[in-house]
Amino acid sequence: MLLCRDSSVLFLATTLLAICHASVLEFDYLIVGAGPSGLTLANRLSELPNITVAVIEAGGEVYNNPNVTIIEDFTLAEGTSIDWQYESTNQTYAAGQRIAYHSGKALGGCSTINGMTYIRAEKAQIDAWETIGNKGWNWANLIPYYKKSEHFDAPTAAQTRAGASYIAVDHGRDGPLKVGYPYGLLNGTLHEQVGQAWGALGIPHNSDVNGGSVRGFTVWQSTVDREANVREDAGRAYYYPVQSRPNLSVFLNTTVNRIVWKDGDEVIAKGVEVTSKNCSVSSLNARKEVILSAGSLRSPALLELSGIGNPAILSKYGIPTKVDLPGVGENLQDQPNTAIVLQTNTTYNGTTGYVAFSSASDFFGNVPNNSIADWALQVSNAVNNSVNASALEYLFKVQLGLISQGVPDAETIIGTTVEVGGVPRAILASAFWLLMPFSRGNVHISSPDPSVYPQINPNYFLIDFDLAIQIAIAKWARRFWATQPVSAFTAEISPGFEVVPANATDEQWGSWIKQSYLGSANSHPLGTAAMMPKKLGGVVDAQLKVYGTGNVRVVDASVMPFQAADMIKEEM
Ligand SMILES: Cc1cc2nc3c(=O)[nH]c(=O)nc-3n(C[C@H](O)[C@H](O)[C@H](O)COP(=O)(O)OP(=O)(O)OC[C@H]3O[C@@H](n4cnc5c(N)ncnc54)[C@H](O)[C@@H]3O)c2cc1C
Ligand SMILES: *[C@@H]1O[C@H](CO)[C@@H](O)[C@H](O)[C@H]1NC(C)=O
Ligand SMILES: *[C@@H]1O[C@H](CO)[C@@H](O)[C@H](O)[C@H]1NC(C)=O
Ligand SMILES: *[C@@H]1O[C@H](CO)[C@@H](O)[C@H](O)[C@H]1NC(C)=O
Ligand SMILES: *[C@@H]1O[C@H](CO)[C@@H](O)[C@H](O)[C@H]1NC(C)=O
Ligand SMILES: *[C@@H]1O[C@H](CO)[C@@H](O)[C@H](O)[C@H]1NC(C)=O
Ligand SMILES: *[C@@H]1O[C@H](CO)[C@@H](O)[C@H](O)[C@H]1NC(C)=O
Ligand SMILES: *[C@@H]1O[C@H](CO)[C@@H](O)[C@H](O)[C@H]1NC(C)=O
Ligand SMILES: *[C@@H]1O[C@H](CO)[C@@H](O)[C@H](O)[C@H]1NC(C)=O
Ligand SMILES: *[C@@H]1O[C@H](CO)[C@@H](O)[C@H](O)[C@H]1NC(C)=O
Ligand SMILES: *[C@@H]1O[C@H](CO)[C@@H](O)[C@H](O)[C@H]1NC(C)=O
Ligand SMILES: *[C@@H]1O[C@H](CO)[C@@H](O)[C@H](O)[C@H]1NC(C)=O
Ligand SMILES: CC(=O)N[C@H]1CO[C@H](CO)[C@@H](O)[C@@H]1O
Repeated sequence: MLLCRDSSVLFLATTLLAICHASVLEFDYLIVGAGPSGLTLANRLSELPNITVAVIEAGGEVYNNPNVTIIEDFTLAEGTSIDWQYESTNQTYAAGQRIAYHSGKALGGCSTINGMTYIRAEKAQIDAWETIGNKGWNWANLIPYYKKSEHFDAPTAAQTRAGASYIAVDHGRDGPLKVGYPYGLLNGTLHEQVGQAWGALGIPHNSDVNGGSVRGFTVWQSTVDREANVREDAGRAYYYPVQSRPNLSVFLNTTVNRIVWKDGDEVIAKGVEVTSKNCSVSSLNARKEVILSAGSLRSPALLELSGIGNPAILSKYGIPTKVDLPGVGENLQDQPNTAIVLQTNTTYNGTTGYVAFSSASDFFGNVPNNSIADWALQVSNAVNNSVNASALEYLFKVQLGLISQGVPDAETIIGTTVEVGGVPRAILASAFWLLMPFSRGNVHISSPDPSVYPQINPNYFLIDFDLAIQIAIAKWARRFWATQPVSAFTAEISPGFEVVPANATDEQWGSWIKQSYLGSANSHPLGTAAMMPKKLGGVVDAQLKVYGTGNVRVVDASVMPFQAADMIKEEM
């Protein structure tokens, strides 16, 4: 059974008929969600000769959707049918506002709508995963998987003149995921001017941020297929090249409602219950495992709908508890995103991808190290003690250690507003965010009905220190634009000096940030099915298996899919 993109009608006629009316279909592995994680896993697992894999995806195909393929404007698909269009709850600590949460609903998941930046974490951040109790999850072990997945296209001479740079040893050439610079990269000298201004502020040029050391200014690498001039989404990288494998099936327009359990005392998944667009509820069976790859906002919701989570929450919706696991849906962390917009006297027609990563010591005074016990209590109280304060205090200590040792805590990107097919505008903008918030929120179901969206609460600025950092980054961004040579040809139009005066107090900055950042979330949610020891509030172990279950894993945003795929293979 295969889905060929040129014969989806045929696929529908055979497969959907089968789901709805024939006997229940059975596969070795059921993967819920066709985002980057689900498709990577499906690709690797279906390499095995004696394994059958089915991927179940709520959205459809977007192979020829220009809102996806056009590189120059990644926001085109926002608000269309391939965006789930979530919204946060009222943000108690951020002026009460709600924010839009974009999330991809398509074969390819969020990689069909994301910003295409290809930037790995800092070495010390990956190593911290092991520090907190996940044996084997460290930079040295993961870097081969990064390279194995990558097909890096070295920049051309013209792209190098436009600011592209790389260090060959940090990249793979033979993997399925195309990475590089688009031909639409802006020519001219803007990258030099931006780099010089950052240099004047003490931020050096970084030739390649993908080697484990992120601080500096760089022109970022992107997930693009340069020769085809299209976005390289996860479908193009991991699914279409292997779609003819007889043992790989994809069910599109099909939403998983919950895991179906086997009878008996052990918690073993039998399969999943699904709703497909065309017919009523039905199910698929798993001979081996059910793997949730529905993303940070839905995988925890699926666990709750299946009886795995905090009993106090499950009982509210009449869901019997199969596994008492209060960490499910907790630890949600996201980054607030603020922007400064400038008028220039030049028009720019091209993508930029100019990013500067700064450490706290670059833009902030001393990082306080005597408050983490208070922060832990505040977070614990805010989430009804679903995560205990001593666990949080330990995690915060590790995180503060990263910040104190100079792991960048601020990302500032600079973009031109490019009008696709239209007239380019004389506008530059910098968007910026703190990278490691201490505020933690959660995502939980709000109904026993799986079609009702979960409640998403990132608790922006619950911890004062996060606001203090975001304020410092905002001032840093304004200082950047006041630095030669960029100061010579730009004038701030938003927020503008009437709204945030040159001598603004931190209070004024903070109030502007709380009011203004909420156009949209940064859409980088993670941590909601955390790979950590159970006593720290973890949901999955270092093999990504959900605590208390025999054959259910979560493999998405917070974990490395290649490593995961190999782990599952090793266990077979
Ligand atoms: C607007 C935006 C910009 C971003 N920019 C960048 C960037 O520039 N660089 C970067 O590295 N990252 C970026 N990200 C983040 C990155 O895209 C995500 O981290 C990544 O896609 C997460 O992959 P995932 O597989 O965990 O989940 P997802 O990509 O969310 O995939 C989950 C899939 O599961 C499906 N699904 C959900 N629930 C169900 C269900 N019940 N039944 C069936 N299917 C279901 C969804 O439709 C989706 O296709 C961005 C994200 C967004 C939203
Ligand atoms: C696949 O084959 C391997 C050995 O080649 C075996 O260990 C494994 O159990 C098989 N898996 C299935 C699902 O048959
Ligand atoms: C999925 O739904 C979309 C939108 O309704 C439709 O265009 C597409 O043909 C469907 N695909 C499949 C395989 O059902
Ligand atoms: C692309 O996005 C626009 C809005 O930005 C929308 O009107 C259009 O329907 C979308 N196209 C597809 C194929 O989804
Ligand atoms: C959220 O805020 C809006 C106003 O911004 C208000 O109307 C609404 O009642 C609030 N919702 C909750 C659940 O507090
Ligand atoms: C930049 O210059 C190169 C080579 O001169 C050209 O191919 C490319 O189209 C130019 N890019 C833009 C965005 O104009
Ligand atoms: C089934 O789905 C396809 C594609 O989404 C659509 O064209 C068709 O009309 C649907 N059929 C029914 C009976 O809803
Ligand atoms: C901007 O670039 C696009 C392609 O990159 C091109 O089609 C368009 O003509 C350019 N516009 C101007 C005004 O140069
Ligand atoms: C806390 O910070 C102060 C000053 O910044 C420093 O002197 C002290 O050594 C730090 N303590 C710890 C435990 O890191
Ligand atoms: C908070 O937790 C307690 C104890 O587990 C529970 O009784 C209560 O319902 C929870 N409150 C909320 C709002 O979830
Ligand atoms: C445009 O920018 C240049 C510097 O690049 C500056 O010399 C010039 O005065 C600016 N012109 C206007 C009209 O702002
Ligand atoms: C900022 O400057 C304005 C105008 O000079 C003045 O009225 C105001 O008091 C100053 N604010 C602060 C916080 O110094
Ligand atoms: C059972 C089955 O169809 N196995 C195939 C799975 O896909 C791989 C890769 O194409 C083939 O080698 C197997 O024969």
